[in-house]
Amino acid sequence: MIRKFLDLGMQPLANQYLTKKDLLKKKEIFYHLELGFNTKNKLVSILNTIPSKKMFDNKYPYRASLSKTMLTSFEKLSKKIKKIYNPKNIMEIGSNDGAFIKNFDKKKVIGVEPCLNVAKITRKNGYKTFANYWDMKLAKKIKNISEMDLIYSANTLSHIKDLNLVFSSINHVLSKKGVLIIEDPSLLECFKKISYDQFYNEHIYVFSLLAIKNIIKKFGLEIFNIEKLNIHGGSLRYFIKRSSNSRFKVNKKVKNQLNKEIKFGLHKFSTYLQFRENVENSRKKLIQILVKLKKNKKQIIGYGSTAKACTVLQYCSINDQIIKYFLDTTPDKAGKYMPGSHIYVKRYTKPMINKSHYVFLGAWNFKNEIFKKEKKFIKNGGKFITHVPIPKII
Ligand code: JHZ
Repeated sequence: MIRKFLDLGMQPLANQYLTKKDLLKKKEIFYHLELGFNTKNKLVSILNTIPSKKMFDNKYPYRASLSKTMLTSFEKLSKKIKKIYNPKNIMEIGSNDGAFIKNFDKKKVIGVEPCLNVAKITRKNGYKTFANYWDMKLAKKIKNISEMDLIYSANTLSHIKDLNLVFSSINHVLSKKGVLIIEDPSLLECFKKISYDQFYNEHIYVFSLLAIKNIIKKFGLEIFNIEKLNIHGGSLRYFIKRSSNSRFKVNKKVKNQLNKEIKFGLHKFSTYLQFRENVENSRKKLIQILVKLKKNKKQIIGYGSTAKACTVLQYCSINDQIIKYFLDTTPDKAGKYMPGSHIYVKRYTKPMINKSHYVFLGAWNFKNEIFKKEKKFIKNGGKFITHVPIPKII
């Protein structure tokens, strides 16, 4: 049974940036963002989903390579994969602009990326890339080339509605001794940090270990190790094998994480109602801070026009009267308007912020990277505003 626990209101599609022409057409799509908890398999999902084709098209703006944090994390993992698993071949589901696959020999790795504009980047760099959605048809096609010893997917499986199709297709192509590594934002971290902005149309699910364990069981798959990452506000990296594969022992970190999730209460509905209360308080506090700054005639701008920020802006009714514009490094976002709030996005070039600005951190998950980059601004007394874990000026 799926029990609804939070209503984040009417929301636009988080990566559908608008041109001036689009604004005039007034044809933006909105959907009702409500969250539910499946009491049986413990999976948390959004209740109204958008067809993949409407979200992941040939104008998809997100580029993983724009963050040093992501590049370093992928490089570190790649070294580990080569050292520990030494796979003959590798496939990445959701290869985006190649931030991960570029660490491997072109002959050994295959990318899967449905957004053609992004897939073209890795193809141009010489990597075999299927510009298709991940499904059984594609899995069969790839198996005809070869079974895969290592399958990796970061921040992608949570974007695909039919998880049975996801894992049965992986099951089809994964070699007998193969390893599947997936990583996505962690529900436990999301709840602890009250980062309700992890929910938007693309994030159909925010996974817990509890849920993943339940879902993969029926495919004869088992989690044998887990890593906690600081990426994207706190993610979990799951190392998965076939239950029949005895090469890897189940690490005690798996049990420890499971215990932590249960101790926090991710298995029971009352925890979800508490999260709702926390989110409502977070909204009130953020609005209070912004309104006070505006009353004092402060200029507020945004930093990092994220999909996550879309949820916050819409849920808290923040528009360009409050945040004048956003700065962002993504070429395909610059010169356009954010979905829903219609706040203008300027291409970031240094130095674009000065001490007269209060800067709302849309990309709070890259706080360390951004603070390092903006040392001078901070030294000169510049202030950031964040809503995670509690709304405050820092
Ligand atoms: P970032 C996207 O979410 C969408 P978003 C997607 N659904 C998903 O799951 C995650 O990514 C992985 C900018 N930036 O990564 C670049 C700066 O301007 O938090 C990006 O637009 N300066 C696939 O959008 C944004 O911030 C900087 O110094 O929530 C970061 O977006 C840095 C570090 C980033 O993902």
